Amino acid sequence: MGAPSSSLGLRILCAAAVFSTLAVSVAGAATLDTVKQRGTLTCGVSQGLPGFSDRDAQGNWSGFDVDFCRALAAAVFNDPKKVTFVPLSAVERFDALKDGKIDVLSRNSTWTLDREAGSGLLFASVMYYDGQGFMVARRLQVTSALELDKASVCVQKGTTTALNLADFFRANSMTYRELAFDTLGDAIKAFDTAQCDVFTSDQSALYANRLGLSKPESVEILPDVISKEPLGPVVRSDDVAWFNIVKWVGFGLVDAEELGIGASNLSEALASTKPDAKRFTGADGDFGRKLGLDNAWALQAVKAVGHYGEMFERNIGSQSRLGVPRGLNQLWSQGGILYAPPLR
Ligand SMILES: N[C@@H](CCC(=O)N[C@@H](CS)C(=O)NCC(=O)O)C(=O)O
Repeated sequence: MGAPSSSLGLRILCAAAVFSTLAVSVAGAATLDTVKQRGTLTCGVSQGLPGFSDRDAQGNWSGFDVDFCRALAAAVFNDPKKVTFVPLSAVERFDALKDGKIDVLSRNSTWTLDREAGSGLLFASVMYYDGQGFMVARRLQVTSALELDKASVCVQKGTTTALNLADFFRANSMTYRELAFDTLGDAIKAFDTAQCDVFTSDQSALYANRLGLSKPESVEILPDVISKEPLGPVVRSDDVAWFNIVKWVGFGLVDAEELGIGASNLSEALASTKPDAKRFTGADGDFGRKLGLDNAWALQAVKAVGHYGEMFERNIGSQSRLGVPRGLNQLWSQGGILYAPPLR
């Protein structure tokens, strides 16, 4: 009795598996095909955050989040210029993705359960490990966030920042007066004109925003980090093939750094006989095709923006005005927590 019913069960399971594979590949074709037909990737970025996504007077975008989209466009088209950037506020970003206005969201967005479960969205990877901090006017003579009782705090709406702020003050039996703004520009202006004592955001954004203040030397970034803010690109959850492409472009940039393959030594990588370099360049294996891309997809991405470390240093690290240390965002083999699965 047991055997026939379990083999029937197996057959039903197999049928379900075949069906779900079909469903995935049909849905999975959609975003990549749409992007290819359109001839440009539509990428949601922030409205202006130096180091992450910033637009100059000529309308040229630059930054870490911007470069991620260029790497993705390079992996798809072998042309990093085939991106249309869509600036989005914190409040509107996830709806823009759900509504199909963008193909991917690359906008310092923190991966949380609430933003994924039941939301129709998926975070593809972590591209930057951040944490929330505080920037305070020096006139307050404060050296720790625990001395901020009764402070007035400027914050941007629609962020994890506002939620962590409430948690932190409640957990430490302190009170505060919140001034919440729709746009970063308004929040920073309020802080700069002393309408609030404190500005709070992801630490990376504190470094970025300090640059734009009228008197950057009159403020201090406190050492306290009150939350985990793993930031990464987001896609719709109904397209596993596209999710994999976005995820592996992120992993590919990290793997490239680990393999020592950067923008300046691509020809060496192409000439290399090392197995992992050959897989990376597409000389060996069929990894790109499995993603629906050219086998040289990873090389194309690195050619466009460099490997992870180059992208980091140029936009937010030592070669940038922000000067943010690599910290947690160093490779796992160098004391950080960046660890990408192997490209094989
Ligand atoms: N990582 C947090 C905060 C992200 C966020 O939007 N931060 C603001 C404050 S610095 C920002 O980047 N604003 C830029 C903009 O609105 O263009 C989140 O995902 O909620």
